[in-house]
Order: sequence, then C-alpha cells, then structure tokens
Amino acid sequence: MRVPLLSSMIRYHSPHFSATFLWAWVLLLSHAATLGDKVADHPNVVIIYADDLGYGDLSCYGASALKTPRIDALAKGGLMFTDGHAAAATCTPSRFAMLTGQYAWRRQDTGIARGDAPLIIPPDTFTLADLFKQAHYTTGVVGKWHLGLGPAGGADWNGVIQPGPLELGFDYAFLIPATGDRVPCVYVENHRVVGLDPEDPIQVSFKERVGSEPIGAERPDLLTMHPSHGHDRTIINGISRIGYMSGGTAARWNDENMADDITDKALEFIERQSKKPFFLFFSLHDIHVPRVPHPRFRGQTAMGPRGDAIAQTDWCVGQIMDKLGEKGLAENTLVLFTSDNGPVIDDGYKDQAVEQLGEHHPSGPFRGGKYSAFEAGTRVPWIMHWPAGIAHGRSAALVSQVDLIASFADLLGQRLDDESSPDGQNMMMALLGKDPIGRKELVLQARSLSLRRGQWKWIEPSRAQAFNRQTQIELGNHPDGWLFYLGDDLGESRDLKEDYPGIVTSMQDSLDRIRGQKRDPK
Ligand code: NG6
Ligand code: CA
Repeated sequence: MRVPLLSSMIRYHSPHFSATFLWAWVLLLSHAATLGDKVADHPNVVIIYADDLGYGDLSCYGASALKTPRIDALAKGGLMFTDGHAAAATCTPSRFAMLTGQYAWRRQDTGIARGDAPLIIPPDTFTLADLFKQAHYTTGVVGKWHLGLGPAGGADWNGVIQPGPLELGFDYAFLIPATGDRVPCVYVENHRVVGLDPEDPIQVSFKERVGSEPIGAERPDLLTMHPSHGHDRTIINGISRIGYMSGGTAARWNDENMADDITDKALEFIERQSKKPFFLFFSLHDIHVPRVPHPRFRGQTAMGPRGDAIAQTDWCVGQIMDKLGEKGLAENTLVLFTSDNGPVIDDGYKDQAVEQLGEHHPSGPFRGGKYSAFEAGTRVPWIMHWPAGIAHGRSAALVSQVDLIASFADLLGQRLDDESSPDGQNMMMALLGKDPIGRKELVLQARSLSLRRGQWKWIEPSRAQAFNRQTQIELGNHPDGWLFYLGDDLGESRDLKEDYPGIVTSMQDSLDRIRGQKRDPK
C-alpha cells in the first residue's frame, strides 16, 4: 500500500535519529507542511495536452520565428520544466502511460491505435480520472482520445459506444475518437456520435473499402490538401484520411472548426462546475496532421499551417485561462500544459511545413523528433501553473507523465493500492518546484527503450530502422545502442559507449530489471 508522503517520511526517518537525519527530516517536514496546506485547497486541475508539439515550438522555450504569448504567460507565472517527458515518442502509448501510470511497453496493442481499435485500457484499470473521482472531483475529457473505443471487435458507431472514458472514471467526454487523419471523422459525446442521422449509418474499416465514397489515391483532383505519404483513403472535407468511412455525413466534423468546437466544450465543462473541484483533460488536436487551423489564424506566422496551428494552440490556452479568470478560479486551478510526443514536420500531408520552416527548430536543442529514441522524441514543453501553490521559475528536474497518478495522489492525500499506477513514482515535490532532481531513473519509449539516469542516457541496442525517409527523422535505433551524457551534450552528438562500458552494463542491467518487474523501485 502506498502511503501519503508525510506519513512515509515519519515511518522511514524516525528510527534513525542522527543530527543529519534530524535536519533532513525537519526540512522535509516543512515541505510536507506546505504540501499539506495545499491538500486542503484541492485545486481544480486542467491538463492541456498538445499533440506533436515540440520542445522548441514555443517562444517561452526559445522559438523566435513565432510568438505564443498566452503560453508564455503561463510559463512566466508558473514553473517551466526543461527536462519534462511524455512517456513515449508517439501518442497512444504516451496517453496510455499518463492515464494508467503504467509503461505502455509492458502491454500488447498499445502502439498507435487504429481509428476502429477497441478501448485499449481495460475498464477495471485505476486511471488518473479514477484518482480524481476518489478525491470527489468532477472529471471530464475533451478532445483527442486515441486510446480506442468499444469492446473487442470495435465500437458500434451507430449505437451506444462503450466502454470508453465514461467507464474509466470520466464523468463527461467529448471526443475526437482517434486522430484528425483517421476515420471516423465525427465527434463522440459521452456514449454517442454527435449529430448522427440514423438514416445514414456510419461504417468504418481499416481493412477493406466500405461504401462508395471516393478515396484520395484515385481522386487526387478532389483534394484540397494532398498526402505526402499514406493518408490516401476516404476523402472527407477535401482531405484524404487513413482508413475507410461511409455514412454519417451530417455528423462529420469541419476541420477548420475543430479547435473552436473542442474549446467550446472545454469552456462549457468549466462553466458547469461550481461547488466541487474539477479535473479536465483538455486534449488538443493541434498541431497534429492534417493541420487545418481556422482561417482567422491563417498567416499569423510565416510558417504556414504548422505555425498557424501553434498560434491556434496558444489561443486555446488563452480561452481556458480567460474562463478560469472570469469564474474567479485562476488562483486555485493547477494548469499543466504539455505535449504527447515530440515534433514532426512532414507527417503525411503536403502542407508547406517543410518548405516554410525557415530557421525554426521544433526540436529545440535536441536530436530526433516524434517516433525517435533521441531526446526530442519525448522531451516536451511542460509548464505547471498554480498561483496558489507553485512559485514561478524554472526547474531542471527529470519528470515524466507516467508519474501523474502517483504524484496527484500525494497532492490530494489519496492512497493507492499495489495494483494502481504500477510504474508511477510520487514526483509531487519536483512538480511543485521543491525537489530539483525528480526521477533518479526513467524509462522512455520509442521503437527502442532508453534509460535516463541523471544526465546519462542509454538507448538500448535495436536493429530497427535508423532513419525514416518519409518524416526525415533520425529514429535513434542502433544495433549496439548509444550512450550519451546530456550534461554537456544535449544534442546527443558524442556516443560514449566505448569510453564507459561499465556505465553501459549498469544501465542495461537497470533497464532489464525494470523490464522484468512489475513495479519500479520506489
Ligand atoms: C502514423 C501516421 C501519422 C500519424 C501517426 C500517429 C502514416 C503514414 N503516418 O502512422 O500521420 O497519424 O501515425 O500520430 O499513416 S500520433 O501522434 O497520434 O501518434
Ligand atoms: Ca501525438
């Protein structure tokens, strides 16, 4: 049984009463007391989860080719992390790990989910939403889901769509079921497709063609945005997607309005809350492909749709902050802004992202990008903003989204049993800016697994492809592995495995041990 921080410290430290221990104990106790005050406050919690947004994509993280004033304001008034990580370099495993506290690589079928995948989190799993429910919060998820819906065999798009987030602890859900580039291109609110005409039922397939609608591969003349790789099946709103869909015509989303649609739902959710604290997982679609920001953002940057989608992301954040301000909730709402994986420039559509990139560096100082075991795959923007509970500043602590359940459990004074959040560690002190170190060891997932230990990083050997020509991303796979010391080599340019074979052995041993066990060492 995991116990709240304060009691665990007393239990652990009281038998050893040396002066050093006493001092450490007093210090920690004062931290715990501060934390204790905040527990009483039970802040509202909003996670704003951008999609494919890179470490270098925001002006507060050093981008100079565009401006993100509302996110910069969050960073200025909050705590900006420089070593914050998504659990994986793609969306589905990152979301799985964040919502369950379990590394996705421990389980089958947690790779990038198809649009018709069944729910990949078993409904009896203890989730981040369950944690907030247990603490008497109202919980909601709005936006991109991409964790599958429905039973084995897939969802009934024309009927009651379950299990889904409502069976995982969320009180309310308004979803983009998978991604913007995958069918079905309809929203799901709670258990049903929004605006579905029963006379025009939806059919979805990722294997064979359904219905008679044109596909991108055959009718490029109908396209307003052309694929660069993949994405050449059913055409919806002039954009060909991954997978086949027919029917549901009246229910189909309008890509230009997507950010407005989901932001409206997030604002309505906040508006509905009054007495109880709430937890909102606001999962943006931007800046994933297809990048179709609303026309009012067109030309806001010189980078075309990818840059304009970042401007749109900034607007979404501003809307949430304005609403919290309007409701008098800004002070005691903890807003975590982060991303599900690193950046990609060409992810399958000819949207000028490559041509108009200019001097902008979506990966910041890091190597690789989305899909990559190099740092940019998982190192993402991470800002914690909570005026009542977190002092503003910067933190270089190593933190991961896999730890959110264990960390929020501490903040909310909730107990977790052994089955819950099996890979999560309580990092609340780091998240509050009171521990500058964070994780001692952390596993990161791309095609190869990596282990971080302090500033050392070991990417284990893998024969998988080293470079993806379509996305032009270095994937970080190497048959002999890579060892880097990020302390003076953020860009992972000097492989040290020949120089430090002892560190290689020791880090591979740790990785094997973690892989072989159910729990991380606490
Ligand atoms: C890839 C898609 C890519 C994107 C990704 C998922 C192709 C060629 N590429 O398979 O466009 O959709 O899956 O992105 O189909 S994620 O951020 O949701 O993980
Ligand atoms: Ca993503």
